[in-house]
Amino acid sequence: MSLPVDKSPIPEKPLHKNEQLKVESNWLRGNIRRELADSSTGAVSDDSNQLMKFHGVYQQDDRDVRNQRRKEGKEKAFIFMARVRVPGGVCQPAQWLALDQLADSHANGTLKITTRQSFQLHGILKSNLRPLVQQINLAAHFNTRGACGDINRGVMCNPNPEESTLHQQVWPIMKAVSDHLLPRTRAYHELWVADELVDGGEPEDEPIYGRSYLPRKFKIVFAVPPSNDVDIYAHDLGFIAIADESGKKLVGCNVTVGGGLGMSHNQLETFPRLADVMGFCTVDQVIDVAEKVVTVQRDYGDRVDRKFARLKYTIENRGLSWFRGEVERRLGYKLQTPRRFEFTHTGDRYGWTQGDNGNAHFTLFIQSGRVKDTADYKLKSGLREIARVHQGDLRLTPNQNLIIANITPAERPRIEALLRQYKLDTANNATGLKLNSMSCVALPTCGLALAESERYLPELVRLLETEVEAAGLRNDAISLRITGCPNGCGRPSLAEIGLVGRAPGKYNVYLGAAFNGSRFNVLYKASVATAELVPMLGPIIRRYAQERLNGERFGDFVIRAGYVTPTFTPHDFHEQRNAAKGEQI
Ligand code: SRM
Ligand code: SF4
Repeated sequence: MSLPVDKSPIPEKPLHKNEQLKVESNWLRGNIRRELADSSTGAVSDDSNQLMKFHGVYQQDDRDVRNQRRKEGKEKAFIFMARVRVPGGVCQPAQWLALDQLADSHANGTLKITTRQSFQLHGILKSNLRPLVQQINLAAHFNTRGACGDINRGVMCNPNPEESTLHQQVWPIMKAVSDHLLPRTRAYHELWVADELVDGGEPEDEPIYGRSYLPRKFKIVFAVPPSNDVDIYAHDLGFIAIADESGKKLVGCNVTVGGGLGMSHNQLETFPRLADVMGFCTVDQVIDVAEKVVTVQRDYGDRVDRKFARLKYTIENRGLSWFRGEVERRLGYKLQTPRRFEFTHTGDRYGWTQGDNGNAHFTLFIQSGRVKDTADYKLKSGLREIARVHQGDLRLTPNQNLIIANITPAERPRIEALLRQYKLDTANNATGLKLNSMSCVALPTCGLALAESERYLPELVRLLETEVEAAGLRNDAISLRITGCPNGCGRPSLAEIGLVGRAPGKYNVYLGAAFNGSRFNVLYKASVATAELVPMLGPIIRRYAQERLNGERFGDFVIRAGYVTPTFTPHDFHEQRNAAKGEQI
């Protein structure tokens, strides 16, 4: 079904100014080096800010003091954020220790585990920026290359490669795709790592991206059923691992395309879109398929209006069969019919699990992924001590949590003692609602936030937990996700209860996503004040406790009980928003 408004690029319209910026940037160098060295201001120009995103760095400002500084006639309190690329979320203890230290010495003292299995460091002053990124490379042996910008971002993967034979086969393929789609420009090394300019050598080229890179960000994930922890339907490109009859040998992947969550409150043509399953490919075709999907989007994505430049709009406008045909034409072979698969959940398995290889793993709930010490919970210190002794590795989950992975039987008592000593063993002792909650960062660092998110989540969860406990639902998993704006960084559209910031203290409330991430939620009430949220949700939670069918999930119940009617296509979504326009969506 086509959308009422066709946003295909119209050749006569000028390309977005970022397109020229990319082409003229000398492979993403621009004026970054000169501006970083300029100590007369704590900021960089808009152009440099755009280009720095390709190197994993964002310019921000402390929004808590923005108004006050404006009144005082001062410039914004500029700070930077660096996003560390962590393919599949796997981090060695030594890498953790290096980042932990860099967060203290060069940033705001916290580590943020993101919804896409990477780390962010916040509150970096300009003078600390280059030294920090350099040390992320040299001391932590990570990098920030392509972590943001119009390019393929960090690739996500179900983070338990050791837990089954299948996981072990998927991880290297994910890593190969991630490496294959990295930018090739030497600018990153030159700007952030080398002590001296690295000029000369072979002429540079970006064989996959070309000089103008992609029209917009691009996101890839690998899912291993039955877990849909990576939220595959939210991503531009996804691979669903398919095993042979034994369940042990990976034979290939179903390929999904065209997912994405960002939308704007007042731009009714924007919408979240669930990815389609496009076909099946064998293991040795995965990299080729990924590359060809990326190049089709490179050539056909909208380079005029960035609001419509994601792959989801290319596919929605041109149709899935056209897209598949174009990918197959470039591949030179056809994709096979998708194989059967089943997803059961998107959340993490908390606490201890036993791996196939005899090692154990401990999954720890970390609220909003923020690793910091508070007066009564020394999370950062505890994890530092664990990283000092741990022989295995650490894994970031797509739900902002952490797995202390591959703990040998011999080392387990030591890890258990440290978990106890730092009270980390109590973190998972929470309601199913809290354990399935997520938020994006929002204020004070995110320049796009319309409302609080990470800072509001603890209070909201505390109040909702009272309702949940009173209803006898302590151990029932209900997914709750909140974001400070409709860009969707905490993937709120895929939560059974999704709250999306509308204005300070006001949220649109969405209900009814599927627990396994295969159906979006639907707008239930627009612009609800924080004081009204719990009184509004409490009765629905209680009714769910009383009237649910055997095994019925909260998201399914709210649909059966008539609170919301699910939307299936972007067209439905568009119609629904049009109908509710009067309600100030
Ligand atoms: Fe995001 C922009 C944070 C996952 C959709 N996102 C931003 C920025 C960089 C704000 C900006 O552009 O100035 C936020 C920085 C806030 C801060 O202070 O740190 C930001 N996004 C995040 C993170 C850190 C949220 C978190 O709390 O974990 C996640 C980092 C992921 C990573 O490690 O790479 C994050 N962002 C997502 C996701 C979820 C996902 O990909 O699984 C989405 C929705 C999926 C999608 O892309 O459709 C998402 N972020 C956006 C968008 C909307 C894109 C769109 O197509 O409309 C923006 C705004 C933009 O790109 O213009 C955005
Ligand atoms: Fe910022 Fe909006 Fe993303 Fe939250 S959802 S981090 S407020 S852009």
